[in-house]
Amino acid sequence: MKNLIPIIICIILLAFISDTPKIQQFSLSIFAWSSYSTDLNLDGYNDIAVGHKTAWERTNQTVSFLYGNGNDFAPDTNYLNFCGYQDAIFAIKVNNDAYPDIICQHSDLSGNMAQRYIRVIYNQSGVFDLDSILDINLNTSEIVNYYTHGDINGDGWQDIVIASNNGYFWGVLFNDTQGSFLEPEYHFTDGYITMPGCGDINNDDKDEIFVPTTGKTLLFGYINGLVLFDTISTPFGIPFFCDFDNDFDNDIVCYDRQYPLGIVMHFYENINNDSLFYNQRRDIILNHYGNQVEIADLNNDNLPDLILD
Ligand SMILES: [Ca+2]
Ligand SMILES: [Ca+2]
Ligand SMILES: [Ca+2]
Ligand SMILES: [Ca+2]
Repeated sequence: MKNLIPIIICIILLAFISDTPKIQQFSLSIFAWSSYSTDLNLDGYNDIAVGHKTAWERTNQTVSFLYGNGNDFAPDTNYLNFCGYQDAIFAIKVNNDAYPDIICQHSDLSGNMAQRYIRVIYNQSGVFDLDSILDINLNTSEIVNYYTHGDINGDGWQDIVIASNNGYFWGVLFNDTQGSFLEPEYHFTDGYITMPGCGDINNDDKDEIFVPTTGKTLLFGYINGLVLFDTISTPFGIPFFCDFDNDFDNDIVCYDRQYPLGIVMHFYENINNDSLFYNQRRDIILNHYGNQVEIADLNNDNLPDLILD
């Protein structure tokens, strides 16, 4: 059920715009694991890319598509199949055409050691196929659980941030501005890593990287290279960047799971683009473990709302 939720959410969001709220549900192929909504074919209507879990030599769908027409979504009969667990599929512009390209994962288990890759599936004027891909070798056999994106070095191109929970490392694949990415240098931590987040906190047009690890969160920024800006030892977790106090700077809403409380939301207020203020009394305890939390402005009042499943 977890994996149908983002699909339903995307369609509720669109429905608010039309003033006729409705929920549409679609049956997806097996092991749907993540989704991302943007206008893939640049026809003015948002579409949805779905990432599935595909084990080695399995033939199930790995990346599938639903195309929107403003009123409805039509599941596309074309899909891509390759080995990879798509925990967090997304689309960003990788090369210099206007079309967003898909970022996902690929694993090659044909040898003695698993080879892990970030796979770029180039958008060919709204068409995706395996003849136009790029695999960036992650040079590890560890499972890379998390990947997200931000413009870390402020050159206008989105970079990819990856992290391995069990491998205790994270790294950045910088866009080389030529339609490809550089292989990552890894930074090792002394604890398990959960989902990193990227957002511009100090208003320098470069996204900082928050790396939550066991017991502390590392805050990295970019000054001629990645620099440790701060270590946060107060409760953190999976971060979202939004202006929750409506003062035109990015604040952080994050959450972790605390037994026996369930999901606990933490709020870090951005003070003058210089420091993050955390007040534990603002924590919200949801008494629910849930699968997934999302932040989005559901009712178009410029204030972020919380979606929980
Ligand atoms: Ca479209
Ligand atoms: Ca960049
Ligand atoms: Ca910044
Ligand atoms: Ca703010």
